[in-house]
Amino acid sequence: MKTQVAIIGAGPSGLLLGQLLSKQGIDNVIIERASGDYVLGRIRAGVLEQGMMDLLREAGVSERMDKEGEIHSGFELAFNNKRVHIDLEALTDGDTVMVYGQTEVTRDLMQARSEAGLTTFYESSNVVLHEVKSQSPYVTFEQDGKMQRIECDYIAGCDGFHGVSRQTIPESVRTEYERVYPFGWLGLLADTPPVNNELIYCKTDRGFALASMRSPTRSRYYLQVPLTDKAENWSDDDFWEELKKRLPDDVASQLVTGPSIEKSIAPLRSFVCEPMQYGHLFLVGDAAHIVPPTGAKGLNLAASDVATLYKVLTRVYQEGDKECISQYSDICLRRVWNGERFSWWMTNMMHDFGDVSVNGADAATFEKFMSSELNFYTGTEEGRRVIAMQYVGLPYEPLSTQ
Ligand code: RFL
Ligand code: PHB
Repeated sequence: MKTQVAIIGAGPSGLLLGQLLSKQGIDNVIIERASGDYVLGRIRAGVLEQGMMDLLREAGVSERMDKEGEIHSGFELAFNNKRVHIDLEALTDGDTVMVYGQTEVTRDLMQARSEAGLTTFYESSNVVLHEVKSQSPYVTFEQDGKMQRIECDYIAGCDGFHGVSRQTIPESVRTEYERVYPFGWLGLLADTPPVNNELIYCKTDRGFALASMRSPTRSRYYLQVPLTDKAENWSDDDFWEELKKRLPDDVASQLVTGPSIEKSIAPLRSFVCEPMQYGHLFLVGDAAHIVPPTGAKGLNLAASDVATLYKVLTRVYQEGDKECISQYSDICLRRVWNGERFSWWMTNMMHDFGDVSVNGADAATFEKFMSSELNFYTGTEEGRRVIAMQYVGLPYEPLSTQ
């Protein structure tokens, strides 16, 4: 089989890239390790920046998002039983974010792909990338017990943090930057009305909590937990009880509880692989970088990589300009590091690091620095604007069109 772009992974990065390339007449095939249902069963991101909303519109997959997604013009930071409103719209140029789950984005993209009759292999195993430095790379994999080979011009590695694409870049060429945090987030999804109409990020002596949502009838909550905890050892009652203790009192009294639909623990990590391009292979999204979820940046950074790559490949195919290939990594990494820094900063400021020393400071000293940071930034309009600007996302800087 032959295609122009072989895409590894049918998460949001792979599906969105495939959709945008197809709209430009660029042929692509997606190879995914899991089943479609498995991909849709993963509960992840919930907040889309303006740039990602616009990209989904450009891809022609925004109809349901525009109908069902909720525009949020602000969010709250709670600490010391105080609630500080970050008015995104007033503090920026009228920018807002949208609450529309990653699951729904993925479902819309899958549907568009199947309606367009584009090829996706699900449940493929032993996916291997070959000759990525050459003009004729190819991908092999096993499908229903048979070996398959797809010849292509380019490969997009959209296979997440645990995928194979990044490992294809020789270690001598790759530099990896990493910070692993000493706690995780326990997430719970429930068909209960959200406790507040905006997200609330809470810092408490018992650890961090986040009150989020998916719709007016579906809420999503998170608790900071030790990495040694197991989701199955947390009963729903234990979760709700702990959440009430971490929400501001007036909010906790409004909490509606109910049975969980999903409960899982995610570790927190900051990670970047440089460069993001090697020969005819491009890394996209979580395959190249991971952020802790505190700034809601993971999915949005993935979307901005996709925006850049689809512009690069469009230029390659429509204008024969191969020079721009070497710009992909630098363009993406500028934005990635901004997102990494913001997520790291928010994570440091909002979490309880227990007795772990951080950045060379003992735990008590680090906590004093972070409390002061939080008070300083939330206590002035300039500080709140710095938070707001970063939360709504910096402008996309995909390839310029000059
Ligand atoms: P994904 O979504 O991980 O998709 C990668 C796909 O590649 C497949 N795959 C392979 N396919 C073929 N061969 C192989 N060898 C393969 N290995 C893997 C996988 O099955 C999968 O389908 O990466 P992508 O597309 O780059 O999308 C990135 C986003 O998923 C990610 O950034 C966000 O979900 C991160 N994230 C969050 N981001 C936010 O912006 N806001 C959030 O609130 C938020 N919450 C989260 C999150 C990530 C979580 N993880 C990673 C556990 C909550 C969680 C729990
Ligand atoms: C979510 O709703 O899953 C969510 C929202 C904001 C975050 C992280 C997760 O920062």
